[in-house]
Amino acid sequence: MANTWGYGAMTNSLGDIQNSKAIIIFGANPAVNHPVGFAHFLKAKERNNAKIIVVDPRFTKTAAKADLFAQIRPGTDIPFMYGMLHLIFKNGWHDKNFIKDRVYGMDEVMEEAKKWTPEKTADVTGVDAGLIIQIARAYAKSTPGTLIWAMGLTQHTIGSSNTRMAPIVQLALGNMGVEGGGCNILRGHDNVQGATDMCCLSHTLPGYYGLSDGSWKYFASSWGVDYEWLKGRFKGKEWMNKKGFTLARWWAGVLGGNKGEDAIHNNGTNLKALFVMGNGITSTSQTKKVKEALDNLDLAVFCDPFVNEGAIITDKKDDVYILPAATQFETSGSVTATNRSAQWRNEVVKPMYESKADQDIMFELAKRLGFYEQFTAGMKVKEKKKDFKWPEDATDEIARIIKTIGLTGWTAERLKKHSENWHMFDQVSLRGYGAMKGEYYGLPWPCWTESHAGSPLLYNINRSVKDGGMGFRNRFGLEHDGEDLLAGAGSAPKNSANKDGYPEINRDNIEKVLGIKLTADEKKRIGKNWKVDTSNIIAEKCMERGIAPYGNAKARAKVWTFPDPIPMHREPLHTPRHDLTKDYAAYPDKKNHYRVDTRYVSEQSKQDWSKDFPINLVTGRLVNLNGAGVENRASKYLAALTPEMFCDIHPNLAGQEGIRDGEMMWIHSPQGTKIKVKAKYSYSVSEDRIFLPFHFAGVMEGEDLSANYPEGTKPYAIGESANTVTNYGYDIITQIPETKGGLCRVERA
Ligand SMILES: Nc1nc2c(c(=O)[nH]1)N[C@H]1C(S)=C(S)[C@@H](COP(=O)(O)OP(=O)(O)OC[C@H]3O[C@@H](n4cnc5c(=O)[nH]c(N)nc54)[C@H](O)[C@@H]3O)O[C@H]1N2
Ligand SMILES: Nc1nc2c(c(=O)[nH]1)N[C@H]1C(S)=C(S)[C@@H](COP(=O)(O)OP(=O)(O)OC[C@H]3O[C@@H](n4cnc5c(=O)[nH]c(N)nc54)[C@H](O)[C@@H]3O)O[C@H]1N2
Ligand SMILES: [Mo]
Repeated sequence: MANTWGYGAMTNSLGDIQNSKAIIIFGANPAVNHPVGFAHFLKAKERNNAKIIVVDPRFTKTAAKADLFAQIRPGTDIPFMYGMLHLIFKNGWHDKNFIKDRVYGMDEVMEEAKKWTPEKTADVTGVDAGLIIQIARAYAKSTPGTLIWAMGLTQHTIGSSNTRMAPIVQLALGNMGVEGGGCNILRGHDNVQGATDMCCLSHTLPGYYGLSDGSWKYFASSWGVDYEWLKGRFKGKEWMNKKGFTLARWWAGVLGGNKGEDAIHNNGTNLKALFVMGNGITSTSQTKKVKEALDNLDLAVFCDPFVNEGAIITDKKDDVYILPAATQFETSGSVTATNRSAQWRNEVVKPMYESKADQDIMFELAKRLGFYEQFTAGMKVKEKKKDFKWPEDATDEIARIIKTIGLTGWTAERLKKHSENWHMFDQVSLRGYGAMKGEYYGLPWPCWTESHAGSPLLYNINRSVKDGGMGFRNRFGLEHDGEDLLAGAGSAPKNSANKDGYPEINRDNIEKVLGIKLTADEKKRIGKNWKVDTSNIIAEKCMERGIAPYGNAKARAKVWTFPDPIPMHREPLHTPRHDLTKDYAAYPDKKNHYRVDTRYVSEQSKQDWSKDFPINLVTGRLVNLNGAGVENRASKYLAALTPEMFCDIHPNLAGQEGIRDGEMMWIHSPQGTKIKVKAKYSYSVSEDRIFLPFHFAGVMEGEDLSANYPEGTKPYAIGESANTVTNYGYDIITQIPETKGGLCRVERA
């Protein structure tokens, strides 16, 4: 990823958006989904007359606050951004020095951008050429500009290319590492940033440590558990380093290989049990497959404060367990915000009735499964204790082990102090004052040492490393194809002992790069490299010399290990512009993609899907409901705002089909599934697309499942799941479902 951390956190912060002179928003609707954070956007408008530019297939509530709005065709953001870059490079609006010193591979981007004239961009994206020119000029000329994105960019087969393209625009304009600039990815759930950092995912270990022998051994020794024991938990050693199934396609693991389903690669076995903790399940794309998978499990367990509607949509009668989980008000500990800041939370009430906090459910489970000792060992290592204190010792364990994103400074003690003194910080710069002077609110990672200030603004070389400054990370070697990957001369963070680019720091190069001599004792204690140096000697020495432990390199606009080294446009698998699939074909099909074969071009080229399914299908969110929606639909007052599932449809499209406002309509998908929902006339969508909120469940293909709710648990509002008709399609890198593209057909019910 061009964003060298690239895991999709904010490079800056919500408060820092107040410093922006332009704000361009791709596929996010913060007025609805981040309404508190959106106040900072409006402040930027008040303070700097910042231009707000919204690129979205729908005229959203955010678009209503915009100076410029482009109603883009779903899945065409890459052409749109190339169209902007075309004009930026042609007019010399790019930051030449920034690109020369701090970016690798921009020349190839420039070549590709040449092709995307305003006319060609207009044809592919559906946005008027004049408007593209207006937007490119307005954004490029008003620096610093911040680029915002969320699910409108990620939920596509080319989602990962989208998330590389956006930083490329920022790199071209020199908008990275500056106040009011950056890529500010609006994250989703409460603490989803923390969940990502801890890698509640199937392809890495916590802290983004890769699946490799070295990482496993590092964790084994840091946890104080035997590596051989860990190894023994797997069917064979080779399975330790294989990616697992994803949430998006766990159901394929159950159904895999049968009845024409995509084949799986799971050592000859299908998945037999499902344990759900904090996911709605009906939020997964292709709900009918999800239902079929649930029906075919041996065991399904749902730990949830509410009745998880996964348990409602299945016909499975036995071995379905609903465990009452406590809410986040009934437990305490650290959570991570969208800008990488930590916050400490305190329990408001004890878990009510028979419910248990998630960690206690896991501890009980670990006991029954016989690995409680190993599971909790890491919390006792630091002070060689007999027992641990939750959650402080868990937080300290994380601080001790996770170096990759610099969590060393996140001790429980410091995090508590920040949350207790949250009023002692400036909301724009995050700088502390009074007792909190010298630290940034929540110690945004990387927080390299136990006295580090935190890093509110990634890649900023105008600050010293001690004060949160840094260049881009050196992660992929020193050179590629003969080209230097380290940052150019003079582009090191302020007050650095080494003014140039430099590699990531390890035991062997530390003396040379930092210009120091280690003592014999330090040489004995120092870890092999900055990522596994639990002595923290590397980070401490680096701070003294103004060096970022992870190096000072160029950001990569070109990622040679990816299927598309620079982002390329590829049409969605099911596109209304079948004529474009010749020039912009989907990826080749991918075998063993997180253990399941995944179709791309074969699905796209199977037929011209748009003949039978001419309407684009866009799904997303409402302000009163969240995610799968069960929490909010269980509230009488929130449910009353949207008592029924509905579809936003343009009156002209509805009129063609004889669908009246407020009457029922069917929506059919290319998979042969359908849903029956209420039509809601709306001009927020154009005539060629509809919008569905995905927060409903409890009705499937017209069948009311009310009888399946245990007595007294049926939410105030139930309805069809949008995901019953979301199309097949998964990102080539992350496997996120293509729920913001795809096709459908509508008819009167
Ligand atoms: N009220 C409320 N707030 C929430 C949530 C909630 O469910 N309810 N969920 C939280 C979570 S988990 C998340 S991840 C965030 C998500 O926050 P957002 O990403 O803002 O949420 P969405 O509404 O799913 O999608 C954003 C926009 O993307 C647009 N879009 C669709 N396809 C495309 C495309 O191809 N290109 C472009 N440029 N735009 C496109 C949609 O029209 C939509 O307006 O919200 C969080 N906040
Ligand atoms: N069509 C379509 N589908 C989508 C999306 C889209 O835009 N369109 N967006 C996708 C995205 S970005 C996301 S994040 C997902 C969101 O989908 P989900 O992750 O399913 O969203 P939530 O409804 O927030 O689910 C959380 C579940 O956890 C429970 N819960 C709440 N607090 C706790 C707790 O403390 N402990 C436990 N154990 N459980 C708890 C809730 O009751 C709920 O059942 O949906 C995805 N699906
Ligand atoms: Mo999300």
